[in-house]
Amino acid sequence: GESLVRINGAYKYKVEKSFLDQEEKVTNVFDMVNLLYKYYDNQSNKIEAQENIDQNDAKVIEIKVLKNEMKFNVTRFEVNASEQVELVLQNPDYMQHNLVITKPGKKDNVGKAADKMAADPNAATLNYVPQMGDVLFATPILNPDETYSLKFTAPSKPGEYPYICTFPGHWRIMQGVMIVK
Ligand SMILES: [Cu+2]
Repeated sequence: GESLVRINGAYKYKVEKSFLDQEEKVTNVFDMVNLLYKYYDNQSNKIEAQENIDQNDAKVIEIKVLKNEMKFNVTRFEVNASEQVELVLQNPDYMQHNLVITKPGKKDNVGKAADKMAADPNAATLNYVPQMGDVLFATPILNPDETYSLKFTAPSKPGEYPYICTFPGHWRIMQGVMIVK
């Protein structure tokens, strides 16, 4: 899968060496993922967003991916219109995930476009985020144990702004709503 491709050389080598040393047999992709996960355990990366927004004024929203459930632990949060927001997404799962906030009523449009990206050779480069105006804000794809801080200014128009993971196939159950008041 995609997660295997993005592992850096050293860890991949360690895993392969471990196979040889222990003569472990990998019978399916989940064995491989579990083995890789062991090596990911001590790895944690924090990537900062590029926007320069005064952090003292930002409303911080912390969202985690639920392990093995393909869901966010927060499915609804509120912000004020035009407020500075820092959304901190943590991925303790063994799969890759992102978080994409859409315009009101556009969740299905963006989700269906995301599913089509499964066949797009540039999808990983685009972080599986469909390039369309219905997307307002998006984190990159997070590998296991990565955290990303997404800073943005909340929309000025009150309403319900859906958010989804746009990794192909995830959005139908991996979603929530940002309420702008
Ligand atoms: Cu996902």
